[in-house]
Amino acid sequence: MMMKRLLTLLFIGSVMAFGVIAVAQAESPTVNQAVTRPAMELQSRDVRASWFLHPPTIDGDLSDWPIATKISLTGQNAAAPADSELLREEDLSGWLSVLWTSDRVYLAISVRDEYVVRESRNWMNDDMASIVFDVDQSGDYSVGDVLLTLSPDSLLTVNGGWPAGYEWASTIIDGGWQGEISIPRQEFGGVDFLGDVQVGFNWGLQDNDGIGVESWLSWAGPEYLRPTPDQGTLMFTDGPIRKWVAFHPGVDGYNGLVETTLSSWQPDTNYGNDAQFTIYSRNQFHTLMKFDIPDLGPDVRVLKGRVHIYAESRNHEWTSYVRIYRLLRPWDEGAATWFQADASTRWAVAGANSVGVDREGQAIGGGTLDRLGWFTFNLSSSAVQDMYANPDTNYGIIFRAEEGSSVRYVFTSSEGNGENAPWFEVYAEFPPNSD
Ligand SMILES: [Ca+2]
Ligand SMILES: [Ca+2]
Ligand SMILES: [Ca+2]
Ligand SMILES: [Ca+2]
Repeated sequence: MMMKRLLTLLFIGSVMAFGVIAVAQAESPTVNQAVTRPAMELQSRDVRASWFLHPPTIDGDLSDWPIATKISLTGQNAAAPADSELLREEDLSGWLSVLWTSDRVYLAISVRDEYVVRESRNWMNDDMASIVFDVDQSGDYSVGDVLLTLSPDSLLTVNGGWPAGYEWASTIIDGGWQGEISIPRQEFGGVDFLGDVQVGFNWGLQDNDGIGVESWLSWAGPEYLRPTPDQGTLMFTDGPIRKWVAFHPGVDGYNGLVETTLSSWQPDTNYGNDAQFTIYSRNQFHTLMKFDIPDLGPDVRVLKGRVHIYAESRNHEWTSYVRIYRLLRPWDEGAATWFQADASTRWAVAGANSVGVDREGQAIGGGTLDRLGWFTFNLSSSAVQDMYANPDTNYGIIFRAEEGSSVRYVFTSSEGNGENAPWFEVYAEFPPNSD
């Protein structure tokens, strides 16, 4: 056991990215030395972490934490070492809480320790908390597992190295120390947390009161710095609901989608009330479209969106390439033409073509027109999120066929056959129990 632990220390020391120098003669616990222990009392080592919309602030102050499950660790309930029940709670004990948001996992750690010591060149020799996520539940260390150590002086290590994308803070308090850590969700292998994902889990505490590491506690299993077959489990539960929400003109009272064609052939004609709209390549006809995204309720996040249009005819069986840009100024469906944005305002450049004034220069979507029927265009997530968050500056989009053969595609408009009218949908995240 001691050898294994030493090897773990050496392993972690050897992969340190930079900073602290690994010390080969890492001090081992002199008290509470792990020995073979008979079957321990059964306690629940299967814990849950709930999803929260509003995460705590990572500042080392735990008062902003919701009343979440505290996973307590004392000499009495520790899985190891064998004689840990001799430890007084004020000498070494603590609790840990876990919660998650859609982007990150959050940890709070509170430690009771009479003498907070953080003085060695190697943090491994001082007061420290460890958290072990056995992401693949192999019961052993694998690439992709997440082994954290947090020290009272706000030193965090991740798999023995420097953290990337983490936030963390520790503070020393009366009778001990505490800390908070925020972990990017990608650290958990990109798994989709929405499906009640479970990982292997353990945590531990280590105590130096001035003469080296003199005691430690492991919550589940014989070791606290790496996965073991005897570790516990942690399940991420109560996640949000994600679903597509569709908006069809004229359906369920939705009346927020308008479109019109800009024709360079008839630059003074408005087509806002036509039953069709046209995209004609080599920049001959463009289409403007605007869709209001209704408020989906409190605490709902829009993640992405897409628009669907139906091609009912074309003048050649040729291919056209469409790019979609955000518009930057208001326009009037009933008055907009190749020259005019509305009855009294001209485009800065005809065809709504002044980048930075009439439209953006960076496409937020696009695709190929090569047949008749339905086409779906995914729009950039950030653009859709911004349209939802700032409806006052959602001026809609322009479809431009800039290249390809000179071919005209004609689509059903919102004034045309309702079944084939353009529609859009957003993929949104709703808090649990909001259904
Ligand atoms: Ca805080
Ligand atoms: Ca593993
Ligand atoms: Ca201490
Ligand atoms: Ca129209």
